[in-house]
Amino acid sequence: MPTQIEPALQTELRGRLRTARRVFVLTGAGVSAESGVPTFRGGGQSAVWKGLPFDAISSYRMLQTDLPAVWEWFDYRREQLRDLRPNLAHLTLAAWQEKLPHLCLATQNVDGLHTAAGSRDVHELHGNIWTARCTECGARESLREETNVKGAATGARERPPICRSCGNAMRPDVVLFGEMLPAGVFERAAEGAAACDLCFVVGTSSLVYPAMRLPEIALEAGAYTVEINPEVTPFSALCHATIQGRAGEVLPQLDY
Ligand code: BV8
Ligand code: ZN
Repeated sequence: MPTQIEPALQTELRGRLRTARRVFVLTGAGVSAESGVPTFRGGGQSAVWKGLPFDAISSYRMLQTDLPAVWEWFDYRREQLRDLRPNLAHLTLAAWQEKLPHLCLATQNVDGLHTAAGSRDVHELHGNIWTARCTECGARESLREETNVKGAATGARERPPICRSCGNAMRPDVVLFGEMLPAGVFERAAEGAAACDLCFVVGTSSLVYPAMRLPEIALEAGAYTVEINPEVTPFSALCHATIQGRAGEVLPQLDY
């Protein structure tokens, strides 16, 4: 049953979007769910990979102890993503960026689907699964060319890929648990959160920091804050409005 927003709230939010000076949006895995991308915490600490919970395999500790296993995990995720496309949630946010005076979009996702939908200047807080980064010199290389559109490997490189600049091992260019975010990414997103008068938190279980500091900053700056999520989260009670529904159904209903 598609989500129907309560009419008074729909009118309120459309009005706020029409008059907003600066809008800030934080998204999580739920915004990509309707594209077919599995979320992480659907089943709590469910094992997502070879009996390991998500925050164990996507961790700095695992990178230190077993880089090939981390590559296997991200190769698997990239193959899952290979043919997936942005959904109406991504497309609506990209359209809002064209008609709003200012929209700052920060995402916890590494799937690249916001950019694929046409969003510009996306703050990818946790990096991007389609890029490899050298563990030594920091050189980055795209992984998109590694297989053709059918997903068939066209000479996928050795694992871990060897840096073409310095010959050292490369790693997925994503932020793992226990790692700092890339310098400047959080700070630039925080500027957007601190300056906004309307904030949306879409499709996140609201557990991961420092990403979740961003909507807290928006609230502290006095922004009217709305959560869109089928489930209640630890952040729900702090919001001015919560819409329990799927992002791909809710966001288009707020279009003004
Ligand atoms: C750091 C990239 C410091 C990799 C990711 C205790 C308390 C507080 C913090 C911590 C703590 N212990 C440890 C920490 C720090 C830790 C953290 O926050 N842990 C949490 C889990 C407790 N954070 C870190 O480690 C960060 N670094 O703190 O460094 C530091 C200081 C000094 C020296 C060194 C380090 C780094 C965090 C980044 C980790 N990397 N991703 C990868 O993708 O594999 S985080 C990962 O979780 C993803 O990015 C994911 O997006 C993110 C958050 O998850 P969600 O996006 O919320 O996804 P989830 O599945 O959980 O939820 C989906 C939601 O969608 C659900 O609510 C569901 O209801 C909803 N939904 C479903 N369908 C829909 C929908 N919503 C809308 N529409 C739908 N259709
Ligand atoms: Zn290098």
